[in-house]
Amino acid sequence: MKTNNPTVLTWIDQMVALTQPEQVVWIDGSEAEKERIETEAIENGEMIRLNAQAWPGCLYHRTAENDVARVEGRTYICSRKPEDAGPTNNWADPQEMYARLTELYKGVMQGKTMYVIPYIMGPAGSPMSKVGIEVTDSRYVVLNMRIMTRMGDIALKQLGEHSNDWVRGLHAKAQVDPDNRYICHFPEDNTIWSINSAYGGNVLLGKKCFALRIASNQARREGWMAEHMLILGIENTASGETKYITGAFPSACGKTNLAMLIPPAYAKGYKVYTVGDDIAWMRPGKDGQLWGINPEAGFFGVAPGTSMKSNPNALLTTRANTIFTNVAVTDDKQPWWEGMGIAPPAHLTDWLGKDWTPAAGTKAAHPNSRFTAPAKQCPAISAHWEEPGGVPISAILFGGRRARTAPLVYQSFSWKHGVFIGSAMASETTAAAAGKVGVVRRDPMAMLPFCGYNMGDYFQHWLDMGKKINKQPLIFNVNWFQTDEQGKFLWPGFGDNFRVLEWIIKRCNNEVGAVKTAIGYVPKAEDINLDGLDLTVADIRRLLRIDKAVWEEEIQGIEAHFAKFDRLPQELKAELAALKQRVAEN
Ligand code: GTP
Ligand code: SPV
Ligand code: MN
Repeated sequence: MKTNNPTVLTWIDQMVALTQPEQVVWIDGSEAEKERIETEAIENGEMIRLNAQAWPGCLYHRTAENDVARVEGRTYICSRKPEDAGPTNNWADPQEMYARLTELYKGVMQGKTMYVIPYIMGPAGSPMSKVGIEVTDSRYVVLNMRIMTRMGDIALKQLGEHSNDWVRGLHAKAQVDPDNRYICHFPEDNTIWSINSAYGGNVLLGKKCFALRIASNQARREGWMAEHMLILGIENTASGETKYITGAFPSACGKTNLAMLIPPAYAKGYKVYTVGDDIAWMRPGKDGQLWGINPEAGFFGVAPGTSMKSNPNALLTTRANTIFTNVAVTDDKQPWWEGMGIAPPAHLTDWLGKDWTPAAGTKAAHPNSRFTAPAKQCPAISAHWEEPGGVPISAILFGGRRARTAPLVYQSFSWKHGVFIGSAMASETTAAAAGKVGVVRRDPMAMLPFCGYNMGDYFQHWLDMGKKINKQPLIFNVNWFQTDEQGKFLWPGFGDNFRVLEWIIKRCNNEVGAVKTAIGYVPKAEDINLDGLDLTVADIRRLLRIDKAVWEEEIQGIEAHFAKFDRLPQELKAELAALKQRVAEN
């Protein structure tokens, strides 16, 4: 099916004139088309078919060595006014950026095929969903978008013959030249131009580019929220009630793992269901609650560390119809990565395509190697994950990697205080973005790389949204990553994080008390269930400890962070002052 929508046809004509492909292929989303494109990608060496017995329908791809993560330094918000991009984004003038990139895109698809991918972010037919169209020269992108979105004819049908409400995405892998790599967003035109990369977050334009950077602009204008959040449901099987929780943790800080966790043995009366693992679109419902959908249809998850012990649901999701990127491959064509729970084989082909043995002393899989897997294959997928109106949210978690400072969990005093906690969030950097790993940086609401407008305005939007929601979700901060002097994790994490979720659910139900501290409400150590765990109440006390000197230092860090914003809401300044006072008095 091709569309007659004139806004689409005009734009495609322009993109064809600019990039001059040899042919244009409209993606319909069919099974036959998938097989054809897979075969072509395998024939030209772009993809490798994995062991069909053990990993049916799975494919493998290696990116260029210089193209393994998001590139925040080359990611731009091109609003007309620089102050609308704000102090945390790279800004470029839209006219200048269009002109510069036009030179790079001219004739870039000569001799190649342009694929036109219509796609929906969100369930088909949902009033919360939005349509995008991505044109690309990459079969890898087509095959990934097929998993990550609802794409093809279904999207053209949803868009209709007249609507101009869709996001334009132009991607060219081009020469994968890092010096001419650009990931540019034009929020005033609902347009994304990406060139010289073939890595996930830079090129699957429905994901971070649309569903967060462009959508955060739309959300602000239209009164909803586009967030870097997982969504999970916890069912109390005795009462039959399910509570939904979202969590914003920075890249590679545990969203996928939390979204799919399996509760420890003691918690027989609970079941955890996955709604989404990376992005949430949320809006206030008529009933006064906040309702959220997962706009994606698949998981683009971190492979290293994923094992039958840490996250069986993720591993089981990837056993078929999955694309693996930059992991290692065994001699019988099975994917392998560090922390998979399988001893390193005597020989592997590593993510660079080189021979690898355990003596190599290098990682066989890239630390940011990923799987792209259909969400519907997840054993824990929620029966409500495609509910057009979403699921009602009872609690919001913020969190990150903090070796010290942040206790295992604490609850904000109010929505406003919760927004402050999110705005001051910090985490140690990971391999998900190019740059140094392990450096503490402020990453408000885990949106530092993804907020498509002035972050001061974004904080204000959060405060305003609180006023539009009658039944505000409770806001918590969690930290699974405290370490001892030897750098060993103090908390077991993964499935055992349920022990903290249980306390959070009980807080939502008014079933458990808490200790009021300078930074928020903290559990009584004995209220965290330790059944089956090798930890004592004293260990929990240590994990919940709030150290005055450390928090005085933290406040200085927050002050320096806030000083960067010229549009910082007064309410957040007041929250910081109040925190300072409470810590001083403690
Ligand atoms: P993005 O897809 O980049 O947004 O990441 P994410 O937030 O979904 O992170 P993910 O769940 O994929 O986890 C990233 C890494 O953190 C993996 O190597 C996990 O094994 C590890 N991890 C996740 N949860 C925990 C935890 O509770 N404790 C510890 N120690 N590590 C964890
Ligand atoms: C992240 O980096 O937060 C991811 C992977 O989820 S990417 O799609 O590359 O952004
Ligand atoms: Mn992410």
